[in-house]
Amino acid sequence: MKIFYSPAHLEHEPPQEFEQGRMAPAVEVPERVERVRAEAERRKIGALLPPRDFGMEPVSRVHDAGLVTFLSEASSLWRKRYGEGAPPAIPSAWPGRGMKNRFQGDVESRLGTYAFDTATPIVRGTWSASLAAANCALSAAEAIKSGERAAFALARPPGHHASADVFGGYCYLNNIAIAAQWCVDHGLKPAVLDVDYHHGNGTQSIFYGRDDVLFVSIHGDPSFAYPHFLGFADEHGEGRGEGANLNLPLPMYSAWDAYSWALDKAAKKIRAFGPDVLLVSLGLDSFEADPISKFKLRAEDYLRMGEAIAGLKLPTVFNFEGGYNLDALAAITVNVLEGFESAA
Ligand code: OKP
Ligand code: ZN
Repeated sequence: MKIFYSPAHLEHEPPQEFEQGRMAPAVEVPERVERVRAEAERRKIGALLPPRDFGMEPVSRVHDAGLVTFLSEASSLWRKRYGEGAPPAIPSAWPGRGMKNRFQGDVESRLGTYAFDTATPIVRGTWSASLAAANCALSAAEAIKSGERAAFALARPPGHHASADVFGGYCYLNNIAIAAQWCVDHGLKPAVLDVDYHHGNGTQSIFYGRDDVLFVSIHGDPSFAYPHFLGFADEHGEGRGEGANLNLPLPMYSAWDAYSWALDKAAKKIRAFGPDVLLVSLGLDSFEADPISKFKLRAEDYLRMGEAIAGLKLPTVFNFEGGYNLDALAAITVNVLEGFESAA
């Protein structure tokens, strides 16, 4: 399958994030994508191609103009205020209940307006990397539209936590939502399957009121897992979108037996929706030795995951999301792609 890759991600390298009450080394690092790239080349998954530049139009079909403008200028505003050598921009105050969110103001107030956590720092290269990641997802969708059976957007930062007007969870622009909207705008009916360990709250909220995009997610139950405030089993969609959202939260320490049961449920929902393209938010943090997650999938399970996805018999975009065990990440990512190809 075609693999879309841009070196722009290398310039998005926040050294730390604020979590568990302290500055901690970042886990969403450039080496993630570089390791997967090397392994995909070694196991001959497909040719590496640069993304096409789709411009701002497909981004603005999904995201609010205020968020987009802020992301594009946040780093320079931050450095103007705190100096060229300042650490990455991280919010320190939010418009809590009873306060006024004016959606404007200085860089501190706009950080609080548009960010929902402290895990998602903005550095000089964040904006261009985010745009390149969106272009990789769009290029993969375009490859499908041109008749490819599958394509892989190998990019970072990830996207599934970013909603129309809020960024967070290492995500700035929602790459898979931008690709799904592009599919709709080009006459295709997309289903999104999110297998990242964390619920894809951004993707869900973008399509929650709509019946033209299905969102299905398998993830750690938000009663204990990030993002904590969305991803519960009773979220089915609203209005026209009623029934076009399915959350399959799983308990702590879930292994392949529970996971494959959920995959089966997901597959039934997707089949019933009758999509003509499948977009997979491919997070690999369900792995047993992932440093920030609580599932127990083993390396060989990812071959089965790829086979199960291929069983849907749909043109498929794989969009890279989370996965933080640097020693295993490349092997398990390529296991999914190889499992898919072997069964496709
Ligand atoms: C992004 B993606 C856990 C802290 C979680 C943010 C996690 C973002 C995950 N102790 N911090 O879905 O992999
Ligand atoms: Zn994740």
